[in-house]
Amino acid sequence: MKEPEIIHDSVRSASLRLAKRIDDARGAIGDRSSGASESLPPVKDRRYPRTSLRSAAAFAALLFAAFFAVARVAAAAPTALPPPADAEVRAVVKDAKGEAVPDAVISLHPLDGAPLPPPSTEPVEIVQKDQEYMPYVTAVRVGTQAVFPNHDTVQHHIYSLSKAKRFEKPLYAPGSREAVLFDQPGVVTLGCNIHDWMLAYVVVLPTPYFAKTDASGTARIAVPAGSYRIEVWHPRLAAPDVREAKLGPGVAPLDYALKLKPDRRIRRSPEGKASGY
Ligand SMILES: [Cu+2]
Repeated sequence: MKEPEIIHDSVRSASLRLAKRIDDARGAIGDRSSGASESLPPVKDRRYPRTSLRSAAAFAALLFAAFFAVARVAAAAPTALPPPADAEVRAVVKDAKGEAVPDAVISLHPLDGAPLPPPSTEPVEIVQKDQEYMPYVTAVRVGTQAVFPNHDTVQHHIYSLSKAKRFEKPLYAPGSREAVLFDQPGVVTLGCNIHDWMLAYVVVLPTPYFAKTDASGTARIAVPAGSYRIEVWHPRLAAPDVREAKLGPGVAPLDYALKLKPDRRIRRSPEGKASGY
C-alpha cells in the first residue's frame, strides 16, 4: 500500500494549496489557512479520512481551474487566427534604363486560402494642396474609406469615372472632409474638373499585404510564409506584372525592371506653383 500513500501525500499538498486558493477567491469567512477540510464533518472511512476529503477538494479545484483555463483560451482565440508574418518581400523596382521607380504598388495575394487579418477601420487621406492631389498613388484594402481634405483656398471638383468607384464631389470647398468608401477592388483614377492637371490613383486591393515603392524604388511587405501571387501595378505600366512565389521564413528579394510607358501627365499652367509637370 505504499504507492497509494505516496500519491496521497502529493495530492494532499496540492489539495491544500488549491483548496486555499478557492477559499481566498470566494472570500471565505475566517482564517482557514490551516486547511479547508478542518471544519468539515468527520468521515466514516478512517483509513484515509483527510486525504479522501482533500482529494475531493483538489479534484473539484482542478475541474474549476481547468474549466476557467479552457474558457479563457477559447475566449482569447478567434476561430481562424492569421498566421504570424514571418516572411518579408523586399522589392526593388527599376525601369528599363535602371532608374528607380517610385509609386509602384506591390501586392501579395495568398494562394493557399490562408485567413487574412481583419481590415483596418482607419480612413486614408488624399489631400488637395497647391492644386495637386497628395499622394499621387494611394494603395488601400477593399472596404477602406478615404477623406479628401481641401487645403487650398480655391474649390476643387473631384471626380472618378473608374469602374471600381464612380463618384463626384462638385464644388468641393476648402475645409470639406467628405469620405468615399472604396468597396470594390480595382484602380480608381481621380481627376479635377477645374484643374485638368490634377491626377491621382487609388489602388483598391483585396489583400492586406501591399506596399508602395519609395523614391529609391523599394518596398517591403511582411507576410506569413506561404504561396502568393505577386502583382506590381504602376500608372505607366501597360498591364500589371504578375508572378507566383512560395515564400519561406526570412527575406525574399524581388527585382523588377519594368518597361514603362511615357509620362503623359498634363503640364500645369506656367503660373502654377509647386511641382509642375
Ligand atoms: Cu482642382
